[in-house]
Amino acid sequence: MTTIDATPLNRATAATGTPAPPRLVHIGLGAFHRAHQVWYTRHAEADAAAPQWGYVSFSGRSADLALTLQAQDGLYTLVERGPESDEYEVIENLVEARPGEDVSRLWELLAAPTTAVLTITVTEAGYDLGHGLAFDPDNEKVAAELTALTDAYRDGAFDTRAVGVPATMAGKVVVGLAERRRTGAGGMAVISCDNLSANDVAAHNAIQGLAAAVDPELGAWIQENVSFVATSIDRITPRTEDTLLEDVTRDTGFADAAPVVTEPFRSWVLQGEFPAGRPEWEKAGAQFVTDIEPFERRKLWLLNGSHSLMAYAGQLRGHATVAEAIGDQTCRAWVEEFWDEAAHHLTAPELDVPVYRAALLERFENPRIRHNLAQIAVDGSAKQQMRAVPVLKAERAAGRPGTAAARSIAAWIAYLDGRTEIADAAEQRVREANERPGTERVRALIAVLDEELAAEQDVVEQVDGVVTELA
Ligand code: CS2
Repeated sequence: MTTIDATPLNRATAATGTPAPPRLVHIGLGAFHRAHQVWYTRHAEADAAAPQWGYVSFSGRSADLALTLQAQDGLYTLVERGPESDEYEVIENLVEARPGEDVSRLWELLAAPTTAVLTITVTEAGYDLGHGLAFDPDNEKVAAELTALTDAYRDGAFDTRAVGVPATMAGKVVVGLAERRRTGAGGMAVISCDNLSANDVAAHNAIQGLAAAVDPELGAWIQENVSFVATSIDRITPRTEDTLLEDVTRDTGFADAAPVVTEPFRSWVLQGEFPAGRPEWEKAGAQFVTDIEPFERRKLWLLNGSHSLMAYAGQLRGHATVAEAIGDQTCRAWVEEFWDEAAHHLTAPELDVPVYRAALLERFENPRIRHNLAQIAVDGSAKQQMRAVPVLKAERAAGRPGTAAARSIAAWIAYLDGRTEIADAAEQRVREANERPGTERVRALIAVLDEELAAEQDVVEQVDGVVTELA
């Protein structure tokens, strides 16, 4: 609850300077975006009093957060929650918060030569891709989008009024990029900030693939002019709980209706081109590298991989948060064992895996970050494909059984057992597999993650055995 004399938060009350010009666009306005990309942009400004890089960010399904932030002129308090204390900062580089349906503003911005970068956080499932991250015209959503877009495409351009609001992220971006081509605004960069391996390929295939299916010339223009940047992004940002609003009001005097709590740690590694320029994110600690793959794997396998393991095994053992799970000696041993297996394949010296692991333990142990395992457990089918599966496959290729990676897959399967509510973007597939009896259920669920593994009888037996132990 807000105290009566708290000051509303906006650009007048917080006495911020002139808002930065809008040059960055984001799809997927949420807590992580505000704790990560907007934070980096804020801290990259050479002159804090005259910021140059404003973000216009569009929400996903719900418009609520955008409307709340609009009332605050885009301002929000970022609470950096360390193991002992909090640090507060009002972030001012979000200059417009927009509901996702406001596609006319999105398209206007993507068509503007001043817009240099589009960042995206729509979750692993938001790219609607097929196996191997391929553009999948047979996917129902993609097929419907393709028909809708093709119907509204005439003489090399979209009739934007006829398009309506595209149902997919890729659909929205394709129309915007077609507008950019039409206005001659030149190239720009697109950065997927989702936890996918090869997220540049994912964004490229979803967006360029759809554009080329509408019109090969539009596809060719995107290929030539739009760069897809690969990134590894990291900052643990749990969902905002109501008590945070009270903390912020008490400690800052501002009634902020949309604060964000995050850990002090952050990391951003990027690889790619920026044809229309970019903020100097390196000033805020971002690393620009020429080969991102090792960094991407280190983060996905060690951090996200152990997160998913704890999400399922930890909840089965009665825990609700990451800090609780890592404090349980059994879970911790499983995490360490999973890290040992992953580490066999993370050998580049610059990765410094022992230091990274030690830091991860400290981050997970932070008792003041309430990171719910139930939140991490969502969308397990897409997540485990990129977390436990590659480690298991790499271990098997090296002639080892991959016991800990198989345990993580088994934990997901044991967690799903008997569940009627399945929080997964591939809900139907998971449900169908989950309704099979006995070992067939195990095999079918492994097949949702990876057909090749499901065809290996020893893997099915190995996982099945652990499912029984965990249940
Ligand atoms: C988590 C991530 O929910 C999840 O799947 O593993 O959101 C994780 O907290 C972030 O990637 C940390 O950077």
